[in-house]
Amino acid sequence: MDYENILVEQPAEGVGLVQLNRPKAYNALNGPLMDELMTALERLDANDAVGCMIITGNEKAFAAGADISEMAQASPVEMMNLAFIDRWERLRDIQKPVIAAVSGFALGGGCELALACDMIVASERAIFGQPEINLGVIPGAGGTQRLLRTIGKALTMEMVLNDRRLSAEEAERFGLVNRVAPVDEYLQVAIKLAGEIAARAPVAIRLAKDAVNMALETTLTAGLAYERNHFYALFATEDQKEGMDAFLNKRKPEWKGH
Ligand code: DAK
Repeated sequence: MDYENILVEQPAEGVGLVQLNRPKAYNALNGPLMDELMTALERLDANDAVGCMIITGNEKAFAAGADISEMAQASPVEMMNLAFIDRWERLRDIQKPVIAAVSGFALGGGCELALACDMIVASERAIFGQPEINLGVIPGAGGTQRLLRTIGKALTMEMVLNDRRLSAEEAERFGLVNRVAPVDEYLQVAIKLAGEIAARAPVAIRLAKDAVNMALETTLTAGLAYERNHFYALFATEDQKEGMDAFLNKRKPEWKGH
């Protein structure tokens, strides 16, 4: 498939990188871009040579939100249209870890896209915000829900009700991002992190991601049972035998991915 709105590459062993590429529109997330992004992520998810993915933009913008020109005249039914919602929901089915490497604006759907990833590496120039209130609407792709679960109610209310924006330093302090790096280094930091994760036991990585995400969905008792079942299931993998044997014999494990 030829992509028109994204660039896809493998910058390091085990790492799949998708760059949003509508720079003139601050990477506004229109339908074709979202379709391409989800298709690319699904392909990388199915590619055995990839263990971890990165979504990035450019120095000025990760993404300034969903494309306002696509939504401005829409009816409620058009907004509820399955294709519009589905594009965003497809990210939740990606099994391998996804890191957002964010510089510049991460606004509205751009902030929500980063929040829907598993980790965020930010450049010092990153700005996170949910400015939908300025358009007469509210976040529609998880902003009110994922932000609250990440940075708490007080700050979420301020961001959603009053367009409070977070600098990279604030985002790190409030637990929204994993790392902050200078603008000419943040992508390399993300690639290094992704490479380290990609080098780990693949099945355990997928189940670990799934178990952590379940904590956002369920009660502690149900979550603990879910985690335990994943833990037991891993004893059916050769990688569990390999990992524990390698530890006991003081050698480096060689993961097989099964
Ligand atoms: N959509 C369309 N075009 C955009 C855009 C956007 N979100 N953001 C920027 N652009 C375009 C501008 O129209 C302009 O295009 P030209 O006029 O050059 O053709 C170009 O990018 C440069 O923008 P500016 O001239 O405004 O540049 P500035 O440096 O002055 O300002 C800015 C940069 C990022 C602060 C500003 O452009 C801005 O405030 N942008 C809008 C930010 C925003 O309101 N974002 C929230 C959009 S609503 C859902 C899924 C997703 C969503 C909802 C539901 N479901 C699954 C149900 C998401 C909703 C949203 O994200």
